[in-house]
Amino acid sequence: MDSALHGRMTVMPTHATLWQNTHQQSGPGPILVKVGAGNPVDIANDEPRFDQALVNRPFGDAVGAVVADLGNETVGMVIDGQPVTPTVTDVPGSSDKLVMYTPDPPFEPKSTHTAGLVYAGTTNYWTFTVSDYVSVPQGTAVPADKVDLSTPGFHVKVTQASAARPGGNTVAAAEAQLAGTPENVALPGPEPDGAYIVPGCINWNVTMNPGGTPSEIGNFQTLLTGQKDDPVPGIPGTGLSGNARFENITAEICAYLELPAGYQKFGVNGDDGWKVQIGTPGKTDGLVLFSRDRGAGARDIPFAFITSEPGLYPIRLVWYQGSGGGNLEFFTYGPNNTKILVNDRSNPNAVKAYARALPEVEPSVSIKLLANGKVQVTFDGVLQKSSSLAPADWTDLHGATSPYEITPEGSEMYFRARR
Ligand SMILES: [Ca+2]
Ligand SMILES: [Ca+2]
Repeated sequence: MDSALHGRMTVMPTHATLWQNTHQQSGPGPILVKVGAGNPVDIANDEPRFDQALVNRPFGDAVGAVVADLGNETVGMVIDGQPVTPTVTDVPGSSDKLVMYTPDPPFEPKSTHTAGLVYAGTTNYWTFTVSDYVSVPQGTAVPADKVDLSTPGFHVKVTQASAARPGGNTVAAAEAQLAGTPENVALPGPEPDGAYIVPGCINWNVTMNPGGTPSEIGNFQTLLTGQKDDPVPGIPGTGLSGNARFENITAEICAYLELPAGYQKFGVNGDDGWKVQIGTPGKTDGLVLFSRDRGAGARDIPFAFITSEPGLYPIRLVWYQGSGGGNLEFFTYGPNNTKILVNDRSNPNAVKAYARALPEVEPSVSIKLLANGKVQVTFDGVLQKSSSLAPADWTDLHGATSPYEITPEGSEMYFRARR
């Protein structure tokens, strides 16, 4: 069967005669149905005009198509020559069916596959290459007791230059600007480090800033989702006039994102470019999840990564705006690849963001002799014990929780705590 399938790929039929495979998945978004006559045979899920090599690749967690006029007939599916079992569901508002297969584990990054739909006595093929993605190492998530769960949102540092940054619209130039070159004129926020806490979502648009002519943009705007574009904090900076008020901006947006284990589907719609990585404020060397040097208008660019365990992941998004329009939306692809702003607390499917870690607690120890002859050790940090100080043999007391009780042994016993 395998060789027969591949043999037929060279005469790949684009349509069956009886039923029509109206839309083969070729992009990362929802599998769409185009209604009406004159539709192109190959309909992409994202704007095909823009950099198809980068953007127009499906996520690796699902592959499918929309089939018209299926009625009560059956449809089969093959992936790389092997029969698989798809789910078949109704497409709302039409008589079409969504035929979807969910590979487990997801397809490998940048891997190329051939999918086939079997119906009407024929098999209809298409090939696709999965988008690139990375796996985040185990242990990257921060324990919940280290994160300030009472402060939802993002820790945002904004910098603005009075003239174009050297290096232009690149991530490297944006990092240099965050580090102080060229000089920052943006208005500092109320946090001790000059940052702002943005408690809601990132749905920025420089036309909403003071002096701008509001013109909403992107997936999330008042008329589309009821989510009004927000101004960029701290903009315009001091001493600026004209277009310079809304230009030469770089922002560092950090949060701890509450993620499950698995295949994480994110997207940014922005103008001009951005980088997303594992990181905290000022930490520039963490694993890069997506990076793009870009001087261009608002576009969706999806990216994905794998988490091996649920947890709170420190995420650092660096966004830069050169000249002209400037916007930023930070979202995930939820059920059926619906776009959802990160930290939209009105949406149960939104990924929650927390703006900061809890302050580090200094390690401490106090020791008390109890009436029953035991010793009670109250501590913060990781408790360590030694039977001598000359020489010391400090060892962690794994699993010890405060207050910790122990029966004295030997002639000496010492305790201390470390971070
Ligand atoms: Ca928007
Ligand atoms: Ca721009």
